[in-house]
Amino acid sequence: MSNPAFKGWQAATLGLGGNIGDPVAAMADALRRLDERVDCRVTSVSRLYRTPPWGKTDQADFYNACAAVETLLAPQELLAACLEIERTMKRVRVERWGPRTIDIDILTFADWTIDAEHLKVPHPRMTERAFVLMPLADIDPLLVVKGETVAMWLDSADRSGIAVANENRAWWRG
Ligand code: A4P
Ligand code: MG
Repeated sequence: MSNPAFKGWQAATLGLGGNIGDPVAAMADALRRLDERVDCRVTSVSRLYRTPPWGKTDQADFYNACAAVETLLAPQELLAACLEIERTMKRVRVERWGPRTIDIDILTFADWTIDAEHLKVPHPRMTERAFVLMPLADIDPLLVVKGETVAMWLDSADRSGIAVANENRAWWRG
């Protein structure tokens, strides 16, 4: 364990998204890979959403979802595991906020605030993005992020154009 203060299973939330190739298959595969690890279990997954692109808008719609995990990994190790899965899915990183096969963000890690060069938790832009907040509210609307609940943040977010693509929260199980 890289963090000496760190003990036992911790709850974290992840945001997943993608808009090229078969993003739904890639997200499902990513969640199964995490769940297969002995040091990580997926405890809850949101419905699947189809969302208009945020930031760089001249690109295809995204699919987005969130997951709750429990993990023995330290935050940096969880990030490394997610980046390794992204690499395996052959994500093409061309431009910021541009098209991607899969992007996995750590949204929250226990109630920790992390401000490291390569890891910011809570994810800095999550509280303004309905494509994160809607799926996260499926999992835990009362989760407190930056002093407010997910439900409160969602109230003030712009949900226009976001649609549920799959109601079945077992969509990721192969
Ligand atoms: N990094 C820092 N903090 C974190 C964190 N909490 N979780 C670092 C994950 N990574 C974190 O990421 C660059 C680096 O961020 C990582 O290597 C890690 O060290 P990246 O994924 O290559 O960069 P990016 O994703 O292109 O930029 P950014 O700003 O992270 O983009 P976002 O915020 O992930 O947004 N529209 C819709 N509808 N749906 C989407 O899913 N996604 C994006 C990307 C834009 N528009 C979208 C969507
Ligand atoms: Mg990212």
